[in-house]
Amino acid sequence: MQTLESNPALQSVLAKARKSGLTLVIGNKNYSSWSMRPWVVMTAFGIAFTEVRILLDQPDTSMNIAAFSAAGRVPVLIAGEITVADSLAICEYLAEQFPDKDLWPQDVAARALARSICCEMHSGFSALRTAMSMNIRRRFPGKGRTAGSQADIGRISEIWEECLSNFGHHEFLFGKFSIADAFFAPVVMRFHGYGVSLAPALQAYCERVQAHPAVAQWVREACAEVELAGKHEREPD
Ligand SMILES: N[C@@H](CCC(=O)N[C@@H](CS)C(=O)NCC(=O)O)C(=O)O
Repeated sequence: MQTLESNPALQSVLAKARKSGLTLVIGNKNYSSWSMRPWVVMTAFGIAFTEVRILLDQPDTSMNIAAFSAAGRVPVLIAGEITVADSLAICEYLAEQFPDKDLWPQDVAARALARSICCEMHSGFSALRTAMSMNIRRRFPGKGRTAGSQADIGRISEIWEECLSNFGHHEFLFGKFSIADAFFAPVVMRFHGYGVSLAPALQAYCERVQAHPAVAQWVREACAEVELAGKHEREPD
Protein backbone atom coordinates (compact mmCIF):
# COMPACT_ATOMS: atom_id res chain seq x y z
CA MET A 1 0.00 0.00 0.00
CA GLN A 2 1.28 3.49 -0.75
CA THR A 3 1.84 5.65 2.24
CA LEU A 4 1.50 9.35 2.78
CA GLU A 5 5.30 9.71 2.52
CA SER A 6 5.10 8.56 -1.11
CA ASN A 7 2.50 11.19 -2.01
CA PRO A 8 3.99 14.66 -1.42
CA ALA A 9 0.80 16.48 -2.47
CA LEU A 10 -1.33 14.83 0.19
CA GLN A 11 1.49 15.11 2.70
CA SER A 12 1.38 18.88 2.35
CA VAL A 13 -2.46 18.92 2.57
CA LEU A 14 -2.28 16.96 5.81
CA ALA A 15 0.56 19.09 7.20
CA LYS A 16 -1.51 22.22 6.50
CA ALA A 17 -4.61 20.62 8.01
CA ARG A 18 -2.71 19.79 11.22
CA LYS A 19 -1.81 23.48 11.60
CA SER A 20 -5.07 25.17 10.68
CA GLY A 21 -8.15 24.66 12.82
CA LEU A 22 -10.50 21.91 11.71
CA THR A 23 -10.30 20.06 8.40
CA LEU A 24 -13.07 17.73 7.29
CA VAL A 25 -12.15 15.13 4.69
CA ILE A 26 -15.20 14.03 2.74
CA GLY A 27 -16.21 12.10 -0.38
CA ASN A 28 -18.27 13.34 -3.36
CA LYS A 29 -21.21 15.37 -2.07
CA ASN A 30 -23.52 13.64 -4.52
CA TYR A 31 -22.89 10.18 -3.11
CA SER A 32 -21.21 10.31 0.30
CA SER A 33 -24.04 10.08 2.78
CA TRP A 34 -21.68 9.53 5.70
CA SER A 35 -19.70 12.66 4.79
CA MET A 36 -22.91 14.67 4.56
CA ARG A 37 -23.70 14.19 8.26
CA PRO A 38 -20.76 15.96 9.99
CA TRP A 39 -20.49 18.49 7.14
CA VAL A 40 -24.13 19.50 7.68
CA VAL A 41 -23.59 19.65 11.47
CA MET A 42 -20.52 21.88 11.15
CA THR A 43 -22.17 24.13 8.60
CA ALA A 44 -25.49 24.33 10.45
CA PHE A 45 -23.79 25.29 13.71
CA GLY A 46 -21.28 27.72 12.24
CA ILE A 47 -18.20 25.62 13.12
CA ALA A 48 -15.45 26.84 10.79
CA PHE A 49 -13.58 24.18 8.84
CA THR A 50 -11.58 23.55 5.71
CA GLU A 51 -12.96 20.92 3.37
CA VAL A 52 -10.85 18.32 1.58
CA ARG A 53 -12.82 16.30 -0.95
CA ILE A 54 -11.64 12.87 -2.10
CA LEU A 55 -13.34 11.40 -5.16
CA LEU A 56 -14.91 8.00 -4.46
CA ASP A 57 -14.69 4.98 -6.73
CA GLN A 58 -11.44 6.03 -8.43
CA PRO A 59 -8.25 3.98 -8.75
CA ASP A 60 -6.52 6.18 -6.15
CA THR A 61 -9.46 6.57 -3.72
CA SER A 62 -8.12 4.12 -1.11
CA MET A 63 -4.64 5.57 -1.27
CA ASN A 64 -5.95 9.11 -0.90
CA ILE A 65 -8.16 8.24 2.07
CA ALA A 66 -5.31 6.27 3.68
CA ALA A 67 -3.26 9.45 3.63
CA PHE A 68 -5.64 10.87 6.24
CA SER A 69 -6.91 7.82 8.12
CA ALA A 70 -5.88 4.22 8.47
CA ALA A 71 -9.57 3.37 8.85
CA GLY A 72 -9.83 3.83 5.07
CA ARG A 73 -13.15 5.64 5.03
CA VAL A 74 -14.44 9.20 4.85
CA PRO A 75 -15.44 11.34 6.64
CA VAL A 76 -12.33 12.11 8.68
CA LEU A 77 -11.85 15.16 10.90
CA ILE A 78 -8.35 16.52 11.46
CA ALA A 79 -8.08 18.73 14.54
CA GLY A 80 -4.42 19.57 15.08
CA GLU A 81 -2.71 16.32 15.98
CA ILE A 82 -6.06 14.62 16.58
CA THR A 83 -7.63 12.49 13.84
CA VAL A 84 -11.26 11.49 14.27
CA ALA A 85 -12.57 8.90 11.82
CA ASP A 86 -16.25 7.99 11.44
CA SER A 87 -19.28 10.25 11.15
CA LEU A 88 -20.68 9.56 14.61
CA ALA A 89 -17.32 9.85 16.37
CA ILE A 90 -16.81 13.21 14.63
CA CYS A 91 -20.21 14.49 15.75
CA GLU A 92 -19.53 13.37 19.34
CA TYR A 93 -16.12 15.04 19.24
CA LEU A 94 -17.69 18.27 18.00
CA ALA A 95 -20.43 18.14 20.65
CA GLU A 96 -17.72 17.81 23.30
CA GLN A 97 -15.57 20.61 21.83
CA PHE A 98 -18.45 23.05 21.35
CA PRO A 99 -20.67 22.46 24.42
CA ASP A 100 -22.34 25.87 24.11
CA LYS A 101 -23.69 25.11 20.65
CA ASP A 102 -26.06 22.34 21.83
CA LEU A 103 -25.37 19.98 18.96
CA TRP A 104 -27.38 17.39 20.90
CA PRO A 105 -30.76 18.30 22.50
CA GLN A 106 -30.42 19.85 25.95
CA ASP A 107 -33.08 17.74 27.65
CA VAL A 108 -31.62 14.49 29.02
CA ALA A 109 -34.44 12.23 27.77
CA ALA A 110 -34.44 13.88 24.35
CA ARG A 111 -30.65 13.56 24.19
CA ALA A 112 -30.79 9.86 25.11
CA LEU A 113 -33.33 9.21 22.35
CA ALA A 114 -31.36 11.35 19.87
CA ARG A 115 -28.22 9.29 20.56
CA SER A 116 -30.21 6.04 20.29
CA ILE A 117 -31.68 6.86 16.89
CA CYS A 118 -28.34 8.09 15.53
CA CYS A 119 -26.75 4.81 16.64
CA GLU A 120 -29.64 2.90 15.08
CA MET A 121 -29.04 4.79 11.83
CA HIS A 122 -25.28 4.35 12.06
CA SER A 123 -25.35 0.60 12.67
CA GLY A 124 -28.53 -0.34 10.83
CA PHE A 125 -30.83 0.22 7.87
CA SER A 126 -28.40 -1.62 5.64
CA ALA A 127 -31.23 -2.84 3.37
CA LEU A 128 -32.27 0.76 2.67
CA ARG A 129 -28.69 1.88 2.22
CA THR A 130 -27.99 -0.96 -0.23
CA ALA A 131 -31.18 -0.78 -2.28
CA MET A 132 -31.44 3.03 -2.33
CA SER A 133 -27.94 4.40 -2.40
CA MET A 134 -27.73 8.18 -2.17
CA ASN A 135 -27.47 9.95 -5.53
CA ILE A 136 -28.66 13.50 -4.99
CA ARG A 137 -28.61 14.46 -8.67
CA ARG A 138 -30.81 11.62 -9.90
CA ARG A 139 -34.43 10.47 -9.45
CA PHE A 140 -35.46 6.81 -9.26
CA PRO A 141 -39.17 6.95 -8.39
CA GLY A 142 -40.52 3.62 -7.13
CA LYS A 143 -37.11 1.90 -7.38
CA GLY A 144 -35.16 0.18 -4.65
CA ARG A 145 -38.20 -1.30 -2.94
CA THR A 146 -37.09 -4.60 -1.45
CA ALA A 147 -38.74 -6.28 1.55
CA GLY A 148 -35.80 -5.08 3.64
CA SER A 149 -35.85 -1.49 2.40
CA GLN A 150 -39.64 -1.30 2.95
CA ALA A 151 -39.14 -2.52 6.51
CA ASP A 152 -36.43 0.11 7.03
CA ILE A 153 -38.71 2.84 5.64
CA GLY A 154 -41.38 1.69 8.12
CA ARG A 155 -39.00 1.79 11.08
CA ILE A 156 -37.62 5.21 10.09
CA SER A 157 -41.17 6.56 9.80
CA GLU A 158 -41.89 5.21 13.30
CA ILE A 159 -38.76 6.92 14.68
CA TRP A 160 -39.62 10.26 13.09
CA GLU A 161 -43.22 10.08 14.29
CA GLU A 162 -42.11 9.36 17.85
CA CYS A 163 -39.54 12.16 17.91
CA LEU A 164 -41.70 14.76 16.18
CA SER A 165 -44.74 14.14 18.36
CA ASN A 166 -42.94 13.80 21.70
CA PHE A 167 -40.09 16.27 21.28
CA GLY A 168 -40.13 17.94 17.89
CA HIS A 169 -43.20 20.14 18.26
CA HIS A 170 -43.63 19.82 14.49
CA GLU A 171 -40.25 21.37 13.78
CA PHE A 172 -37.08 19.23 13.68
CA LEU A 173 -36.83 15.82 15.42
CA PHE A 174 -36.06 17.42 18.78
CA GLY A 175 -37.40 20.91 18.07
CA LYS A 176 -34.19 22.74 17.26
CA PHE A 177 -31.99 21.30 14.46
CA SER A 178 -29.53 18.81 15.98
CA ILE A 179 -27.09 16.03 15.10
CA ALA A 180 -30.12 13.73 14.86
CA ASP A 181 -31.55 15.68 11.90
CA ALA A 182 -28.16 15.72 10.20
CA PHE A 183 -27.95 11.95 10.69
CA PHE A 184 -31.26 11.45 8.91
CA ALA A 185 -30.67 14.12 6.21
CA PRO A 186 -29.23 11.57 3.73
CA VAL A 187 -32.35 9.43 4.32
CA VAL A 188 -34.48 12.46 3.51
CA MET A 189 -32.53 12.80 0.25
CA ARG A 190 -33.08 9.12 -0.54
CA PHE A 191 -36.83 9.36 0.17
CA HIS A 192 -36.95 12.38 -2.14
CA GLY A 193 -34.95 10.75 -4.93
CA TYR A 194 -36.72 7.40 -4.81
CA GLY A 195 -40.18 8.95 -4.44
CA VAL A 196 -41.08 7.34 -1.10
CA SER A 197 -44.63 8.29 -0.02
CA LEU A 198 -44.88 9.38 3.58
CA ALA A 199 -47.59 10.55 5.96
CA PRO A 200 -48.14 14.33 5.56
CA ALA A 201 -46.39 15.21 8.85
CA LEU A 202 -43.31 13.22 7.84
CA GLN A 203 -43.31 14.65 4.32
CA ALA A 204 -43.44 18.12 5.88
CA TYR A 205 -40.49 17.19 8.11
CA CYS A 206 -38.52 16.09 5.00
CA GLU A 207 -39.28 19.42 3.36
CA ARG A 208 -38.07 21.32 6.43
CA VAL A 209 -34.82 19.33 6.41
CA GLN A 210 -34.27 20.02 2.70
CA ALA A 211 -34.97 23.70 3.26
CA HIS A 212 -32.45 23.95 6.11
CA PRO A 213 -29.64 26.22 4.81
CA ALA A 214 -26.87 23.71 5.58
CA VAL A 215 -28.67 20.85 3.83
CA ALA A 216 -29.64 23.08 0.91
CA GLN A 217 -26.01 24.17 0.54
CA TRP A 218 -24.78 20.55 0.50
CA VAL A 219 -27.40 19.68 -2.15
CA ARG A 220 -26.45 22.70 -4.29
CA GLU A 221 -22.80 21.73 -4.15
CA ALA A 222 -23.65 18.07 -4.91
CA CYS A 223 -25.57 19.21 -7.98
CA ALA A 224 -22.61 21.30 -9.11
CA GLU A 225 -20.22 18.33 -9.00
CA VAL A 226 -19.35 16.78 -12.34
CA GLU A 227 -17.45 13.65 -11.30
CA LEU A 228 -19.22 10.32 -11.58
CA ALA A 229 -18.69 7.24 -9.43
CA GLY A 230 -19.69 4.23 -11.54
CA LYS A 231 -20.52 2.08 -8.51
CA HIS A 232 -23.09 4.62 -7.35
CA GLU A 233 -24.56 5.30 -10.80
CA ARG A 234 -25.88 1.79 -11.42
CA GLU A 235 -29.62 1.79 -12.10
CA PRO A 236 -31.37 0.39 -9.00
CA ASP A 237 -33.88 -2.50 -9.32
N1 LIG B 1 -19.20 4.03 9.60
C1 LIG B 1 -18.52 4.97 8.75
C2 LIG B 1 -18.82 4.64 7.30
C3 LIG B 1 -18.06 5.53 6.34
C4 LIG B 1 -18.13 5.04 4.90
O1 LIG B 1 -18.53 3.90 4.63
N2 LIG B 1 -17.71 5.91 4.00
C5 LIG B 1 -17.63 5.57 2.59
C6 LIG B 1 -18.10 6.74 1.73
S1 LIG B 1 -19.76 7.24 2.10
C7 LIG B 1 -16.18 5.34 2.22
O2 LIG B 1 -15.29 5.98 2.74
N3 LIG B 1 -15.91 4.40 1.33
C8 LIG B 1 -14.57 4.13 0.92
C9 LIG B 1 -14.45 3.92 -0.54
O3 LIG B 1 -15.44 4.12 -1.26
O4 LIG B 1 -13.34 3.57 -0.95
C10 LIG B 1 -18.94 6.39 9.14
O5 LIG B 1 -19.99 6.53 9.77
O6 LIG B 1 -18.23 7.36 8.88
